[in-house]
Amino acid sequence: MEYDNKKVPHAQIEAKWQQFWHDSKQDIVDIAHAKKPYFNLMMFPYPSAEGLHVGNMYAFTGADIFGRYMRMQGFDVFEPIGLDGFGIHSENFALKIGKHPKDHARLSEKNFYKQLHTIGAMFDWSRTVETYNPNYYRWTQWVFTKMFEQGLAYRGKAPVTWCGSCKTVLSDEQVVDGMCERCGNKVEKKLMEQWFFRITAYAGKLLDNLPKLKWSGKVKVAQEKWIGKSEGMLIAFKKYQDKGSIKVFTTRPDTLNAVTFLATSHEYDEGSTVKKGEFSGEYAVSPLDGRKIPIWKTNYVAPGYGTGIIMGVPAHDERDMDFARMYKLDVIKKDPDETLWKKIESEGWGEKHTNYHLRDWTISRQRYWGAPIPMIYCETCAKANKGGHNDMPGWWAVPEKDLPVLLPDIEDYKPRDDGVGPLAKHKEFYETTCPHCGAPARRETDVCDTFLDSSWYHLRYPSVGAKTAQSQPFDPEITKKWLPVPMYTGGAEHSVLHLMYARFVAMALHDMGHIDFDEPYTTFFAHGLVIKDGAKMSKSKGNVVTPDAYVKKFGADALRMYLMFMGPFSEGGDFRDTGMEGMYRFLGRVWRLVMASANHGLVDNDKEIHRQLQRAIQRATDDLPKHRYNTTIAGYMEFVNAAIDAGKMLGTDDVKDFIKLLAPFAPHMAEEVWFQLTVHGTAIPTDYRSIHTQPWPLYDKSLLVNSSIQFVVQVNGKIRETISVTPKQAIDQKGIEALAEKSEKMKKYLTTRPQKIIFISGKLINFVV
Ligand code: ANZ
Ligand code: ZN
Repeated sequence: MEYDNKKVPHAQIEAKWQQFWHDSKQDIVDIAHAKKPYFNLMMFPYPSAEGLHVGNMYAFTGADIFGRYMRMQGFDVFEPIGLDGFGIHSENFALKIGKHPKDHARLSEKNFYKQLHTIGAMFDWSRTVETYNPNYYRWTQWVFTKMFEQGLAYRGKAPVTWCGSCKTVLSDEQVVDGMCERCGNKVEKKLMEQWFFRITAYAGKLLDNLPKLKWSGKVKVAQEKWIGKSEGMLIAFKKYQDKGSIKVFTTRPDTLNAVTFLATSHEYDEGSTVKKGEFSGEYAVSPLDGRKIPIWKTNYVAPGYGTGIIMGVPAHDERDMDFARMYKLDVIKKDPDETLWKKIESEGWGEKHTNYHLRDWTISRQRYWGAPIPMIYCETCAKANKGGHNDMPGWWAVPEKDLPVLLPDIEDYKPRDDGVGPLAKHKEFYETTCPHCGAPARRETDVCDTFLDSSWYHLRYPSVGAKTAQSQPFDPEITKKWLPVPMYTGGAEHSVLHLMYARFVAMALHDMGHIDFDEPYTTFFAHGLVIKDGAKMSKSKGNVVTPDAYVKKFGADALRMYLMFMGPFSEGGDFRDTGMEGMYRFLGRVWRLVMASANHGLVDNDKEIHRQLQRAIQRATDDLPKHRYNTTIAGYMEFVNAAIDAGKMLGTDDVKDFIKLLAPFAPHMAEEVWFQLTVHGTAIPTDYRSIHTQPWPLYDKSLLVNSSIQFVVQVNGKIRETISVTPKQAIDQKGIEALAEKSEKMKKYLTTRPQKIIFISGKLINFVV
């Protein structure tokens, strides 16, 4: 290929190298034999119909740079990709455009993968995972059955959150400020029978493990808040009229002396600002002083929290005060008494108790596009009080040999208003026989929440394609070798959704003995958001920029670099066309600089440029692994500008090192330059060693210690001299003044005492005379 050396021939080199990487299986890691396995995972994307926007590319690029860097550090990096295409999000879109979700999925998968190819990430395309693939959801269903066997999946009637627009229940985590996370509709409460996962059984562990995780701080804080540990006491109040007692949960046992009523939960209304209630006709007795205490029914006590009954202390609790005022209940003004904690315990009135605000995970969806819940209900067994779990007569998990329960191909897949899913209209689906007694039985017709699909996918990835993949969800040997995930990159918006569920599922599988770790992601790095015109880039804001046109016009490398240069990767940045053009021009300069050397034959390193390069290497080696990509790139820019200003050709060895620094960011261009430097001729030899498998360059420390700064000396704002100083000297004003005064050139300017001296530390001194 002959290139125009003035401009980066990005379209040509992208096509050429993507093809080569694919053909040479460069990014396919040897899962079984890898010596230094490193699982570089980025959050499972759910493709929106419009395909990827620049915000999605941002996340993938940042994660890919890290993966490429680790590979150059000698790791066998596994960087998988796939898609989470089941679920309400995908289904809603299919409904909107009037397509069958299955057909829509097929199409969007194709587009999505095509788009993903353009950014030149080192994805292992031989091991993709799609959640709607029966080979995958078979094992999602397996996870469900395991949960059931352990008593961690149960059916229960509970007030659940219902989205009238999506026509399904949602989990607490999927409700944001009272709105459905998926469609933005206002949600309502309904009392319904649903499947739940007992995530609350792990509330303590989910909290206690947090300190040992290397996760972005804000995500840990969000999880901690969501779990909501609350330490208090359970206190028993004897009933006044009859035997028995009533237990309340309180965080303020020290206010027991000021209790004036008990309140039970009645027509609980989370959003209501008006407290309502009625007297139950019953009384309890205060264990402390034998006072008679009325029991009220109120709408402000949550049925699912604590014991669902509270002790009302108007003097110290605003909510209770509101209620007491409204119904003219007594108020006792007594100071809290800290010793009561001890007294309650020693007198046997109550005991210490810890509560969590975390609720169980509502897992069933009354929708079509998901993995059918693999459960069967048998009336005959129910009557005989038999079932797969003691607490649930009649219910059996589908045996492993019968998985997957295939999602049938139906035409009436639209969600219904009557609280049951579309599958409930299909006899041929739900009619089955009991796996236990063989009697006619009925399949569950709800499907799994899509967050179940993404709660364990990291376990599947390395095992895809293994001999055991047909018979096991994940290969035990492979899993031992590759997991837990040492680096996970994704959005902080999933702090209490996906990240919490994935942790819970790992804990449960660990306790069942399926895996030997209980945290799936050792490190989690939360990236920032791409802002466009002042708002987060998203479809709903209508400010989406698709990457395709930018890739075409400026090249994938320029887009990758620009995205990473917009701001710290942890913070995100403002996407601007002018910035994009600037990066394009920068890469053009780099191209001309390095190609000049590449085309020249062997060139010796220039001493000063070589020294500057050591600084750039040092900076990149410090900053890149910390995801500080913007400062890494800034270091490259300084180096390139210095080299161009010096007007010299880069030495051949320096070009090689610099190109290695650039490789994770601009993989195509770096590969082409490397090729030009290391290969004679235009054909890629069979034994070609890609730049992406070269070791990351080391820097020469000795050259950094002695590094000098060209300190500018001005007189009345005009440069009259530059003096070479050490970094330490450069920040010392008195020392610089002395050096400047000693300079031969400066003598004629400093004949009189300067009126003023302006000193810019590390850079410049200006004598005003
Ligand atoms: C007496 C009291 C006095 C309380 C006082 C608070 C302040 P957290 O931190 O959220 O756990 N409570 C208990 N169960 C409740 C329920 N199901 N619905 C609504 N409120 C409930 O708060 C626990 C406190 O919230 C408990 O302590 C109880 O009121 C109330 F000066 O008991 B407290
Ligand atoms: Zn049966």
